[in-house]
Amino acid sequence: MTKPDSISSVGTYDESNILVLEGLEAVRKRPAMYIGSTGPEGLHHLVYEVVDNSIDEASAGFGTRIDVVIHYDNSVTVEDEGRGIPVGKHQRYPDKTALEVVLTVLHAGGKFDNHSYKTSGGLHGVGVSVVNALSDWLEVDVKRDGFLFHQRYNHGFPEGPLEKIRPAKRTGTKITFHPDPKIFETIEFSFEVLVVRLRELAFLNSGVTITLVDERVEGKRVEFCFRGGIVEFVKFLNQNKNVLHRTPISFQKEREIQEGEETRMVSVEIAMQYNDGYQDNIFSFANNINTKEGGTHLVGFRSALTRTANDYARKNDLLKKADYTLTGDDVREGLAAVISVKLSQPQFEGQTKTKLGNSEVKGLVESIVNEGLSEYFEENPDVARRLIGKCVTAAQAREAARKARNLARRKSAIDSGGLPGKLADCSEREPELCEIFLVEGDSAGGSAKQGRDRRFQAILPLKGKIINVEKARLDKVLSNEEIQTIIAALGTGIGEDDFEISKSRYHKLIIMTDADVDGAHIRTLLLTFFFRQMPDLIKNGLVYIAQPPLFRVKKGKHEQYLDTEADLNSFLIENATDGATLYVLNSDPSGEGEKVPPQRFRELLRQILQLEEFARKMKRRGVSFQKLLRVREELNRGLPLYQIVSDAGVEYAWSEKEFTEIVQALEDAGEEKLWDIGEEGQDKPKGNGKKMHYRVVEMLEAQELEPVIKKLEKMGLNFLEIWPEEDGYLNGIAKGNGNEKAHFKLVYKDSEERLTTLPELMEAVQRMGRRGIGIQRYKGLGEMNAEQLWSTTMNPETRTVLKVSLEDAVEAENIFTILMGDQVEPRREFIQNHAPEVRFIDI
Ligand code: 0RA
Repeated sequence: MTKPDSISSVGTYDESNILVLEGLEAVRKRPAMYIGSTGPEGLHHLVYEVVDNSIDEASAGFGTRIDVVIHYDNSVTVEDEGRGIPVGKHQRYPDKTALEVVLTVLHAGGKFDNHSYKTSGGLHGVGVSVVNALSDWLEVDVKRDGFLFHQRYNHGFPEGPLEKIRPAKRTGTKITFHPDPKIFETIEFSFEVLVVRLRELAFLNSGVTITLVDERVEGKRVEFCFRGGIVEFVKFLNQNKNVLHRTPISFQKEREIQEGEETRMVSVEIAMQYNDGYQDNIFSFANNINTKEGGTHLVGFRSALTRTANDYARKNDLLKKADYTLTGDDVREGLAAVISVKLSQPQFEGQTKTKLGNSEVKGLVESIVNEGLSEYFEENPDVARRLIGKCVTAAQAREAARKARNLARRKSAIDSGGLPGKLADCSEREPELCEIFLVEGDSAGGSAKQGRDRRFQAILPLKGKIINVEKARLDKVLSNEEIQTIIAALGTGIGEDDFEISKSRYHKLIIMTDADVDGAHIRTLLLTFFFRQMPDLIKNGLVYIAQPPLFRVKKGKHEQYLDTEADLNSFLIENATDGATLYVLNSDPSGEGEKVPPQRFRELLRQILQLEEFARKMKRRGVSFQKLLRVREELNRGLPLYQIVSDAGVEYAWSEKEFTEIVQALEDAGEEKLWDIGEEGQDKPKGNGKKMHYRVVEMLEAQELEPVIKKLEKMGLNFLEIWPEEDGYLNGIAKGNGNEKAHFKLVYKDSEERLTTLPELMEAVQRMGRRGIGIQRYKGLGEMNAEQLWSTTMNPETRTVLKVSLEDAVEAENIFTILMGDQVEPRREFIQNHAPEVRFIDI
């Protein structure tokens, strides 16, 4: 048997063990060398590394499905239908299985041949052993050679020998790893970040189905499969835009490259489609790696595009003046495109190793696009005229923009000290200490000017709505007066060429608008402007959103501002318990009952909110809280932590150990886990008729509720009687039939109420809490005077501000387009679906 510290499953100490020890050690010592960083990017890289291997299998024709799951404890499972990592003895290291070599020896991927486009170089393709080295534990299941094999690793070393578990017909690999929290700054995986990459991979590898499930949040799940490949990718990029031609233009070619003795294959795929907007959105990939820094394939594409467009324009006399040429910017206006090349021996360069360096690729892409695009133009003259027409207009606008920019520059220079007259600047000159408030409306601007700390806070009032930069071309944007004022006040310049973040006169830009629809619109307009024209401001975290309070509550002379709905709830609880007394009626529903001390009463109300939240959550997962409570009573073991539903019936587990045992038994009986969380109220998992399935509902939160329930029982209350039956339960409010036995008496001033259930009690308390106080949902900034504005929203000591961040260019682009673009329907849909959350904003 293996000792815990032994380094191989067999235990002999030979050359290969030294290699393993040194290799894993090196990775753990310098993780950034292998995965880029130990921050969130490096963390997510672990998932990509495993998935890349699964994709390789699928590309080689083995399997079409890849399932990724983020578990409750931030471990991640990647499961594929590939050939399975080989489990036989390894040729070079005869005392180890090939599986162990793949998982413990650096660069032992085992599949290096020139025929596959296996990613190498860059940060990808470092090998699963790196993931293993950086995980405190990792489990691998391989189905191969007719059996299911299992092995568990600890900090990169096998905990025991490879075990043969049971016969298995199909093949595949399932790897579950838990990133080592001692190595990573955070091990919290982001669903959104993984979605972007997995969707990208599904586009780039057409026909492969990739799913992602987030078990930390109920019902969070996506599935991607795109038969159309990158053509669908381009359609996705343009999904809420008005396109200039229905079908994307696409080319696909494979070429041989002769290099001395060797012939290597390079494949090129390109898809492109124009929209009527003014931004370009071009993505390039090499061997599935997003080449964010571009490279030879992108250069080849760009130059072919410019050349073909100019050729066609000249030939068909679409350029009015002879000396006129279309620039690269002109021909890319409104273009969404995806370039994907695959080649063996790619060279990745640049700071983040995401720039393709292979020089032979440039000419190849260039000739494919030249050929393909001129052919397309010849065959589709209508589309060609429309597209080139747009490029010509862009060229004209560019000229107009240059004039407008000069004008804007001159204008800001004429004003006093180059600063706009409306700006109330601060006295401090060190940008790091300075902040500027962009304030909606002159009246709020006035209050802000009076209320601010003029030493470091500048105020710029904005009149009405600023121009919608998504819909307008640069020349129009730049000639807008409000925009000019903002540019002049910031001092950074604008656009790709002129913008310089180091010139920013402030290190915090705080957008301060009313909490109504107009305010939201102006805020989005400003964000769109910064996103489009000064993205570095957002990337560097200089843009913030002020959070004026949501409510003003008044009680007698006392006035108070509250920031959130939750704060209002607490306030109402405080207020009600101030004048109210709670009695618990035990055996005698019509009697006086026992008085609950005020402190305990308040605590109880908070606990009811917690219980209601849990019950709502469980209901959405198809589990009734009442039922859980009955299980709790019957078995006298507290609330269970897991519910497992299978053909065998409903089972519960109160510990991880029990849970594992139940699942093991089900799998042994041939049941497979169904990732899908079942539909509401559905007691049986939905299988496909052939296979048997089981389904799991996690309720680890129940642990925290157990003491709450115990406390209530100590007061002599039976929980089953004070929680409403399912049907009487609606949005947290009980609808009793009036005949239930009362458990509580609530006395408030001169009135008295008798209540049955906890939600009923909660409702009554909130009702009472509203008496005698004025609650005003707070809309305009103008409703506050200077002093109030300072203390609630501007004073750095007491305010809250939200930092605006750009997690994901594609997603943000989408939101802006939906919110700001021409099409009305997607906008309405988005607002209805996302009203309470704004995704691209982080706290
Ligand atoms: C080594 C050799 C072969 C496949 C793999 C490794 C492999 C690795 C991973 C990682 C995740 N999923 C995977 N699937 C396969 C080739 C096997 C053969 O030739 O049969």
